[in-house]
Amino acid sequence: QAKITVTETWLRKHRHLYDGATRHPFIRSIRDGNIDISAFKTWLGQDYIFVRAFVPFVASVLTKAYKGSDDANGDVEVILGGIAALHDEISWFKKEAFKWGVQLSSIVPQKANQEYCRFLESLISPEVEYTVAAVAFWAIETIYQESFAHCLEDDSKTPPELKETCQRWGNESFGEYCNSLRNIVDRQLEKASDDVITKAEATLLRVLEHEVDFWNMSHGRT
Ligand code: HMH
Repeated sequence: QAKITVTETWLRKHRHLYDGATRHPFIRSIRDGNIDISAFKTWLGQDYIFVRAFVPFVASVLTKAYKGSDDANGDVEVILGGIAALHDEISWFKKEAFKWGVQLSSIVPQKANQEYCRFLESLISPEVEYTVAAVAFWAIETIYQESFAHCLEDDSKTPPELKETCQRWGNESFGEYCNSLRNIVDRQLEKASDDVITKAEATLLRVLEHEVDFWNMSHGRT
């Protein structure tokens, strides 16, 4: 029988907050087909700004993986794959924004987005351990994966024009990538000190809160 991993323990313990991030009213409204398109456009523009700030954060995780682990497990390559996917994602945002008539150059980051980006910047610091940063990275990617996969389930009524967006994060290979990140994180946590484990769990909670605030912002509920 497989051992219960640290991430498993955390997800059970924080199930309520986790579901709040992955089953948010914004996601439910996509899934139910009653999404307000102006909310979707807000999300699109704000997420483009977020993703631009996410790139240097992920690059810092890659640096920490290179320096901090012996990397017999290929962490660097998994993270590099993530960066490559982000390159593609930025092009997709530009294309999608054009399609919806969203002017990316004139988007002003809203408060929740600014705070989330500032949080990412704080994690870039070399003082933040690889394990802690990797937990944030895993959580950020996984919340989007689970949220958008939910909109693609058989009984969902996701509008056809939003399916491609949901596919972007909800597809199976993105799911496998998230699993690889989870394995990296669990392997790191297995050998981490109590202090680092405590910090990493707190970081997970902060990510969950930021994600909820981000959806709230898109939904116009702030
Ligand atoms: C706010 N969280 C947010 N935006 C994203 N694009 C992701 C996670 C996943 O990359």
